[in-house]
Amino acid sequence: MNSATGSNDPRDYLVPQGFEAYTDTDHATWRTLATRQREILKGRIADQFLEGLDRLGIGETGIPDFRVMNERLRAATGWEVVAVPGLIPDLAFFRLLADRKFPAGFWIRKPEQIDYIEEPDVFHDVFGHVPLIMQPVYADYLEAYGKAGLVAAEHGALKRLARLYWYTVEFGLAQTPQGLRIVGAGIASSPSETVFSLDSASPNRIGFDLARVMRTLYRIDDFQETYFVLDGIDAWPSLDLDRLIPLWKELEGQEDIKPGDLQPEDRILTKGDGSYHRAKPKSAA
Ligand code: HBI
Ligand code: FE
Repeated sequence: MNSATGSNDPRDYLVPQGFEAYTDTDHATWRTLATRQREILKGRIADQFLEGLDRLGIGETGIPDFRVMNERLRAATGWEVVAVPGLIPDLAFFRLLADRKFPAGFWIRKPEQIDYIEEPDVFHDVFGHVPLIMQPVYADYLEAYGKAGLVAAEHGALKRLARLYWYTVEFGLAQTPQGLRIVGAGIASSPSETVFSLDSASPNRIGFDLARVMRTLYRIDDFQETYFVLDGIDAWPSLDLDRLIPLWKELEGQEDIKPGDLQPEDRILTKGDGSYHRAKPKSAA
């Protein structure tokens, strides 16, 4: 069974990590990526992310063995990382998150792909996503996200949830006592977007608002035109369904918002000048 046959049962996608099959080149690729990223993230990434890397022993030695990493992860928040071949159908994905299982690609990019890959590999998924799952508040948010996704499927709200994931789990920023910090995995695993998301004058940076995010389109092929900022490192949105379901209903009558557009009620931290994206050919929003 596989996504071609449309299975939504996560068990149809789980594979062994194949830790013993990694080559020296694979581990060297991980070391290159992890060493470089830890350097660039200094002063830009939330402290809790670095704490998670250290507590999980995700370092510069090589690709982590999920069996070893999961012992620490389970002990901290009851989560575990499970290996999958790549992106899996939404419902299978939501079911795993609802069960405190994070699906991570088992393969790592080739040396010649060091700077950009289409699909998430083990570096994006484990280095980018897993450290924050050591934080109980975030661990609860991710489980609630999975449960909300399963219900969203019944309310025609899958794209709302995809946007929420994109603008928080993947590309979220947060206010912290030390200043604006990265919390999103898509940023945390990308050297260039780590710098762009905080330093560039091009993107908007707007205070997080659940309804606003669920109306906002996003780019999958380039830096974000707008970043949403959580009010604090623990300020992940509460996703109780008796609030979400009426909200989805309300949003049905409202226009989608283009990635770079501002709204009158936005809490604007930075109004971007859009210079980066203006200089690039238009792509699907
Ligand atoms: N599958 N393995 C994997 N990893 C993801 O991050 C992922 C996925 N399937 C769907 C998906 N993300 C997004 O569409 C979520 O918004 C559901
Ligand atoms: Fe991701």
